[in-house]
Amino acid sequence: MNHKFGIALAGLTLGAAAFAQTKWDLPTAYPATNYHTENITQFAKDVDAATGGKVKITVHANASLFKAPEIKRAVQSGQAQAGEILLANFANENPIYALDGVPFLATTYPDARKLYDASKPAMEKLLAAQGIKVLFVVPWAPQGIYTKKEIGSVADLRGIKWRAYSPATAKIAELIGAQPVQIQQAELSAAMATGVIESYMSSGSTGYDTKTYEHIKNFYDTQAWIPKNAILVNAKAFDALDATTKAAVTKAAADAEARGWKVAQEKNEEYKRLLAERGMKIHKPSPKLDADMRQVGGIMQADWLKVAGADGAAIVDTYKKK
Ligand code: PCA
Repeated sequence: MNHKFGIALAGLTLGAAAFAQTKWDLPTAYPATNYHTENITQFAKDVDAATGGKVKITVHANASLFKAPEIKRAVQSGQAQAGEILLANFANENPIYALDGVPFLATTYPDARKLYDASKPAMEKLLAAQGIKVLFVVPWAPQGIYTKKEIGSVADLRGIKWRAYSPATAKIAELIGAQPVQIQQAELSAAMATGVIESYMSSGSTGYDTKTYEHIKNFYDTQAWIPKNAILVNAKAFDALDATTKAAVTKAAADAEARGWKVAQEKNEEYKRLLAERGMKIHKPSPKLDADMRQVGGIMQADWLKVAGADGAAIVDTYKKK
């Protein structure tokens, strides 16, 4: 080896050891302009700044790296070091993930927060057992019904093609006699354009992001539940960081969680306004529609308690006491 080159190489190696850089991929299933993704992008910037560039997180928006249902496994296996999931997508793995998808259990942001606090220890324990650490959790908006035709009760939804994004939203279809089709948000615009679906439940932000107003003109603001996204990191990847870096990431995550809850609330009304401006009729549900949906919620709450057993009941008790 050329002597000069050898010295240069040694210098490089030393430099690398003194400045070990960690690179994380962070796939998400939602568009870059959604507030969840913007919040995650800010988190990545904060982490970069707080660690002096030691931890570089690349956010892959819009299901470009992994599809929504694959992200949890990707983080668990280390294919992606971090990632964002919709907790309710994983209801079939464990009922804990389904809790925030139970209709009419927590319909306001303060209640959603209480429900999150009550379920957090069990949820974190469950994920830890799979080698996953929760960085932060951010809510969507209260879920309403998008539908092509105007409706006065759930009977008006019978037989229609209904997009589901989770086991719970498929269960609702079953209970109201609609035909569920599982479609994640990244494929929702195409599904509407090709007439695969005529109706679905979600938030104003998803209606806006997917340009639902181009295909569907009615939104019934049922405020039925508040689902949440969780931003996860592979525990081994996190544990490989030094203590100072860990603390910086944890601080940025706590900031992102606080910011995310605030922005979600602020944007809820704004999205409904944006939808109305683009021709969507925002309806207050009729008393009959509201009562029908609450009946559906009652059945699903009872079902959830049956599946979740004593541990689940304890979480709901904690939530209701707060
Ligand atoms: N939007 C996501 C999940 C919940 C929400 O508000 C969706 O519709 O896929």
